[in-house]
Amino acid sequence: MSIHAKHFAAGQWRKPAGKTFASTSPARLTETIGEFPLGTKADADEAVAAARKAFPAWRRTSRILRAELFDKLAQLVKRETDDLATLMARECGKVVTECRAEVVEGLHMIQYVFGTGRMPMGDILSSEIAEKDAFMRRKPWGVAAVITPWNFPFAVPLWMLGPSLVEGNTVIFKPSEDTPAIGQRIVELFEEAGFPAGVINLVHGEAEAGEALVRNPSVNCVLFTGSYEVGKRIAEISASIPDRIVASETGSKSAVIVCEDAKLDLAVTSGIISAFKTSGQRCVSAGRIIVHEKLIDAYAEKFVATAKRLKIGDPLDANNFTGPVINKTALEKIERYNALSKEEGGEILLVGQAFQPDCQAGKPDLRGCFLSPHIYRIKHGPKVRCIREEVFGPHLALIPFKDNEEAVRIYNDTEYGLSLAIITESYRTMRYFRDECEYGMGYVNLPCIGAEVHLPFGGVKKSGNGHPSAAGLIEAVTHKTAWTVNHAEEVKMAQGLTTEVK
Ligand code: UN1
Repeated sequence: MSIHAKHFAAGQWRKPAGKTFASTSPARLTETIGEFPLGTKADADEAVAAARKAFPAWRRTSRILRAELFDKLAQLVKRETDDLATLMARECGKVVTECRAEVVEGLHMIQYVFGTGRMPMGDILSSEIAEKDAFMRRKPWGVAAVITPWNFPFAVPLWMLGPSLVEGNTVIFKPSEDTPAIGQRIVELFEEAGFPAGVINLVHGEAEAGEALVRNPSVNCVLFTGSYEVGKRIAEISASIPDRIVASETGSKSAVIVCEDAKLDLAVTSGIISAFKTSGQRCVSAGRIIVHEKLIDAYAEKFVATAKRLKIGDPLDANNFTGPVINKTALEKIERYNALSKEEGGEILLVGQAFQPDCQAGKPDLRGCFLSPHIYRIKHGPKVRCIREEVFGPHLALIPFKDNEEAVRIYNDTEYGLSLAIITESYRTMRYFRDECEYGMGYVNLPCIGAEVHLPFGGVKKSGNGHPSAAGLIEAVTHKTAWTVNHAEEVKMAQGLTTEVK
């Protein structure tokens, strides 16, 4: 069944007369998931106006009642988990087990947000004056635009929608043009959970709709996950808009560091999951595994042998490790980087190849964007692009190092700083990397993917602008106010300031 989607503004589903776009399955390019309206500036502005209008009543609603709507939403997501996972697998090509885990991650955000409803949401502070009570109280900014990527089309929107809404902001959600169907389902579930009209609004579309949201001065927060280039553009446009906060999580060239004392099997499992889960299309996916020179031969042999065995195929088949890449443009970009790795002197250990899995080979209606892992060994060096630029695909460099100081230098020598895994048995080594590397999420004896919602999610350098997502987003979607009350019968001032009026 193909979906005929609409925008959602002020509690009404609207189908504008203009152009539409199709969402197709990356596993079967002829399978259309649905037709979606291509949002225009007018659609974006209408949604912003609806959110602005709904804001005063929503911020005045009890925080606990706002939170309780998330409890209702959690019940709906539990009811729909399997259907959401299947739709996601069809639309973005991630294997259905992974999609299920993502729906659970989104559910965890909803449950977290519900739980915060009855938690303290400010601080009580001291005053120099005994009769003064001083508080830090949070206030919502107002209207938030939530612009999200295709690779986590359920959890990442909820990381942003959850904290924004529970804090009293209203939102406009623009899902990725590669995953509009799952975006549409999210908003339908919010509506069914009883969120009032105008509190959550939906605009489908591409750059025109996104740009119009960012340019609208009535939007106070832009919450974005996607490429560095788009994040930079959002920041530039936003710089001239007063009252504008941008929280962006952008590119990465994340890495696993395999130390001299690493347990080999653990290190291989960590590397494989970091590099090839989701076909390397997580923002936190490893593009580099930096391995101690004494281990690298044994590591490379085992790593390549394991990568060769990975089951890549139909995302609806739970037995597969990973599915296709998102679209032809992505496939071609990854292939260009695969070729570049050779041109730049990499020793190719496994050639990444576009292919059709057995079930679809020879059937033109089942052709998809499947690509096998590409692995090469290369020395770290200046200006080597393939080990510095984000590829967003199953493209992996194995890089040797001599000592931990060199490993830190190699790790830090990209413009990004998102995610890092250290494989070691030594707490001193772990601590050294923890303190010297530049990252937002650090893991020890784990893959460098696999965040959980109650932790902040974000990065440094070109990976983010210091406003992490998930639980950490509360800092971006609220501003802190100081609230001071005097209980004395006369005015009393801090710092010994005299109150004599003369
Ligand atoms: C992303 O790739 O944009 O840490 C988000 C992880 C996931 C989230 C990734 N929980 O791998």
